[in-house]
Amino acid sequence: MLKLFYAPGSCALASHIALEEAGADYELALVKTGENQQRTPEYLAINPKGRVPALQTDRGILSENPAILAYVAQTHPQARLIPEDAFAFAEIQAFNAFLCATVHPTFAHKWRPYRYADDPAAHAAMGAKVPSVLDEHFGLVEAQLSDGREWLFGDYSIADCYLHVFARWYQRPGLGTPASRPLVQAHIQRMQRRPAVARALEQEGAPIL
Ligand SMILES: N[C@@H](CCC(=O)N[C@@H](CS)C(=O)NCC(=O)O)C(=O)O
Repeated sequence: MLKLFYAPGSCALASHIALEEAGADYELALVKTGENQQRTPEYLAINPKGRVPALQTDRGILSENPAILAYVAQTHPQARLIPEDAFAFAEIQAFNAFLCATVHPTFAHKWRPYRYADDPAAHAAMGAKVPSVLDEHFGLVEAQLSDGREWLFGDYSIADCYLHVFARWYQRPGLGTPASRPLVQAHIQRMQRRPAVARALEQEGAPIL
């Protein structure tokens, strides 16, 4: 059986949603990041990067949301979370790489600036820049949703699962002007109406926005 190591409110929600959408046979394992459990020897043996999510499979452990999302989609083809066409799948992978490598670290510049500099003045300067950078990122997402489509790439996909994490984080105070991205807001509402998403949110004790 699959086992997802997660922390409530974290980016592991993307993989959690995908597992629910896929109807996967899996269990959740809570990692209390508030107590730094991700740095314990036991968890570092699971994911030496000391991060969630990690997915335990019968072939070994996977980390990194984009890899987990693609794996869940490919091993549960009946859920149709990715297209069969190679180019269409690559477009989704490009979007997920953007979320993982660009959007996620922008939030980290606000919440974990000590990763990037030691000087408190540099922390403040990085934090001050985050809202405008996030508005720029979400401007690109808004454009992706702008032709009246419900989901990022036409059909619902793992890109929608992953976007939901950062779209939710973007709503927190002081992180830009999310009201200026109404299509992103509508995407949040559409996601929350999906039964699989509602189940994942409830299991994590996450609020409905
Ligand atoms: N690139 C990784 C990022 C994982 C990550 O940074 N997870 C955060 C939660 S959102 C974490 O475990 N933070 C704990 C820490 O940094 O100590 C992914 O997408 O899976």
